[in-house]
Amino acid sequence: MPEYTITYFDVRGRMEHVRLLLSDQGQHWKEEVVTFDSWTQGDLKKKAVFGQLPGFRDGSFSLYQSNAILRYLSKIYDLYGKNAKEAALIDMANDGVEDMRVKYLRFIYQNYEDGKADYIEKLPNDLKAFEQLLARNGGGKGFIVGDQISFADYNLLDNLMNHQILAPNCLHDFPLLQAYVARLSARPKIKSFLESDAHKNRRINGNGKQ
Ligand code: GDS
Repeated sequence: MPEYTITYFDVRGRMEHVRLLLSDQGQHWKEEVVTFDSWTQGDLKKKAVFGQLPGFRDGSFSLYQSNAILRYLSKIYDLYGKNAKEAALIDMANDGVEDMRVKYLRFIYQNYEDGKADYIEKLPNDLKAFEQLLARNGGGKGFIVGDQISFADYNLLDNLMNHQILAPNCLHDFPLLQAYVARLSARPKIKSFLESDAHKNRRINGNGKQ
């Protein structure tokens, strides 16, 4: 049995895609929750490779950078496509989600009140690319790449669900994305994770904005 540990603040933040992946793959993990006080007063920041969290351990193997953690687990659970071309397309989709996440975090942490209307207005520009990617993959009825789930799907699902909380109607003009969120979140293990208190009680972002 692998012994996985997530070390992070008490947020969904940059680790919810990993939690979705582990849940869907039937894995268990331990949460090592870091409080703001222990982060600012202790030596955890010094120990973190880039001075930031999340961190992840698989037994004695330790890793930082959320997308590296996602890719590590994808290699273990065969979530990185069937060949080099699929792997590259999965990387491309995941990098697209990462670009959106960076924009989202900048808005959430630095410009929430003043920037909200503008952020929501520009959102379709980013969502359109994912709707088109899905459409090009067999008509959009399955996954973002190929015919099996990949780590980019967990990341995209998390990203879309966060945006539905920010702007509940944001997927109305994107029927494939809307159906994709419904389809993936109905996968039995994802559904029970999403319904769990652990998930529901965890804030999306550290400053409480969403
Ligand atoms: N590339 C890394 C990864 O993917 O793992 C990014 C990791 C990261 O940003 N970690 C944050 C952290 O450790 C928590 S995620 N912060 C404490 C510190 O730096 O000492 N990050 C930019 C990004 O993710 O691209 C952010 O915007 C984070 N925001 C998101 S939370 C401040 C505030 O409330 O404004 N106290 C914290 C802001 C902050 O760290």
